[in-house]
Amino acid sequence: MTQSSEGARGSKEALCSGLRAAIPALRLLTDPADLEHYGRDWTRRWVPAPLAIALPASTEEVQAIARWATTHGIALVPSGGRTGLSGGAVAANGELVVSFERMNRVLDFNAVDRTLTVQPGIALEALHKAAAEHGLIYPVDFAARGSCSIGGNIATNAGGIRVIRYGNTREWIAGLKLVTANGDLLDLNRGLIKNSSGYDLRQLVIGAEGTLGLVVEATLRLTDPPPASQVMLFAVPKMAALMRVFAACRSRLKLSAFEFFTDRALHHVLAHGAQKPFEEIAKYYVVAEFDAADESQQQAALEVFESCLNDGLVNDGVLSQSEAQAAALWRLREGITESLAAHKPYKNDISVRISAVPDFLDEMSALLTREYPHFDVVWFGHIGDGNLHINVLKPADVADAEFVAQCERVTKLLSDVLARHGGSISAEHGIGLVKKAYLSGTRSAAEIALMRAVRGVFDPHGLMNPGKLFD
Ligand code: 2HG
Ligand code: ZN
Repeated sequence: MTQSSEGARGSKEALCSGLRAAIPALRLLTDPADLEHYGRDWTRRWVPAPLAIALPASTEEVQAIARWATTHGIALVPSGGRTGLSGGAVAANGELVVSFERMNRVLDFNAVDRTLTVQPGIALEALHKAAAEHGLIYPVDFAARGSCSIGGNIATNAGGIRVIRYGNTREWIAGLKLVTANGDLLDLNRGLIKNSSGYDLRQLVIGAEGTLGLVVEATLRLTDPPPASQVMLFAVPKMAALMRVFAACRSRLKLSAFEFFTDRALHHVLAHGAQKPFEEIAKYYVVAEFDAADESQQQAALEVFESCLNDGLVNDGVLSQSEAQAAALWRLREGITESLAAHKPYKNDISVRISAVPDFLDEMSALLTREYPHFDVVWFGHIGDGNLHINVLKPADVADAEFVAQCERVTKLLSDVLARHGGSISAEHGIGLVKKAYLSGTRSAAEIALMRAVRGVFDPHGLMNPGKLFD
């Protein structure tokens, strides 16, 4: 061991014992296996190297951590389920990870306000169950529901599969409690429906990726469960038909989801154990979920299918007849991310306005075909919201760094195309570490300067998830 690494270890140990002395009840992990586990998210691109992992059990402990961090100039990385795909929860530079794993309780249900107040570490699925116990729903939903936490959902303004009906996370947050870098506790919006009293700091915090402070409590709006639904899968022969199928569905059905994926996505999800939906393989597939409480709505769905068939927009289709069949159809879409994980995918998560999707798709597909002639490129996503996911799979014989460099070059070109179509380089996964180089394609220089200034006001010493979103 060199003298300098001994010195670094010594100072790490001194810092940790200082933290233990400052907050004696705080649970602190320093084992190498824990540092690795808590120091990364699903991106797997950075080598985790946090100082330690703090697992506070109360708001007071979080405030004490923030005060200690400010006194000692130690950066903090908030950590939930670490299912993020943009490196927002990565700790690779000696930061103190603040894991909300122990702050995962439901604190209150208010039947009159129809709100649930929770701690940030609660998993999305646990939240769904808690709402269901009161006959209500929290409608934001997506495949990582079992592992992701509401704190992470708030940090990225998570979207998911039902945005088309319910909107993103920010629509459902009635109030937030935030611990700032200096340890203050802010009670933002207090669950109010109407509050015309100046800047809405709650909304500023949603989507801020942990750069403005640590969310320690959230009050969530709940709503009535939707009527019974059915799921339809269509095989779509050409890209130009996708948005026409969407228009046909939207004109007759009450959609709660409209998702798509390509033949390449189907290939991987089938290889991962899903059931083949049709004999013939099509180029594109659409999964539509719609209200089907009575026969007239089911009849409308069949009529949509028939008219799309007659117009050559679809060449096959299946309508779920049971919950199990609906789940099997959903699995074809929701199982994609997991089925690709072993191929170390490079991910884009982009959006344009719905009206811009057809023209954007033409330009994007020409770009990807030209720039990735030898890579397996898998598209899928929430096309009914204008949000596409592109996963480029790493060939086994290409080195990690070389692969990422190639994908980054193409992402720059993609970001230029997005800028021309008025789109965003991140629809719902956040900027994190992965996309900060492309932020200027989505936000103007004046906007970024304002964001930088806002961040400086909340966090003058640059200790709140530094390096994420922008430097
Ligand atoms: C989804 O829509 C998630 O399934 C993950 O946002 C997307 O893996 C991805 O690129
Ligand atoms: Zn998504």
